[in-house]
Amino acid sequence: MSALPIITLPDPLLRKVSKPVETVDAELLKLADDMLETMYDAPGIGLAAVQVGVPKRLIVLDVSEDDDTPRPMTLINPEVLKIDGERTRMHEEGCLSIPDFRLEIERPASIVVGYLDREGKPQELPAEGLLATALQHEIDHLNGKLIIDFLSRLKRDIVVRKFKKMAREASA
Ligand code: K1U
Ligand code: ZN
Repeated sequence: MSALPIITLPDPLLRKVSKPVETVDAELLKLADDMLETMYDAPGIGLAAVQVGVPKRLIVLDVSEDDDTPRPMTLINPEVLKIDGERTRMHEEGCLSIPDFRLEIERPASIVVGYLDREGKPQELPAEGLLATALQHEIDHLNGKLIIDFLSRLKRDIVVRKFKKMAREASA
């Protein structure tokens, strides 16, 4: 397994809608394993393939709180099948593609996600708490949506301008 570079704002690839995975093969599973290593290295609790420059509908997560018992998850072509519209949950979210930025976001507290597992079999995952939040964050990435989209236009533009300036300075 090898850790991959994570793309950051304002890379335009982060705004692309990722393509469905057609075939679950060894190459895709190697990408998932490299993404898990990248996520653990960062460290983070989730990662979408587009964040390592591959716009495919593939995400990895590990929301286990005990570092000694990792629970890596690989979800291929994940989609939200059900939302409990009644209950919401607040969480201060970070994003590995927007370093040093955090934002309190309210999302549905309870969802059911459909996906293909590493064997290409369809599965359903009921999720609550941090797992529900992280799944929604990662599925947003697959649709080109970022946590700054929960800000007003004005505040979002300020953040984007800051990251554009940092990118200019880094390449000068
Ligand atoms: O997709 C990403 O950018 C990764 C992101 C996922 C996420 C974080 C918080 C709420 C929802 C989704 C991260 O993992 S940011 C880093 C982070 O939250 C964290 C890092 C170390 C320990 C615990 C959390
Ligand atoms: Zn993110």
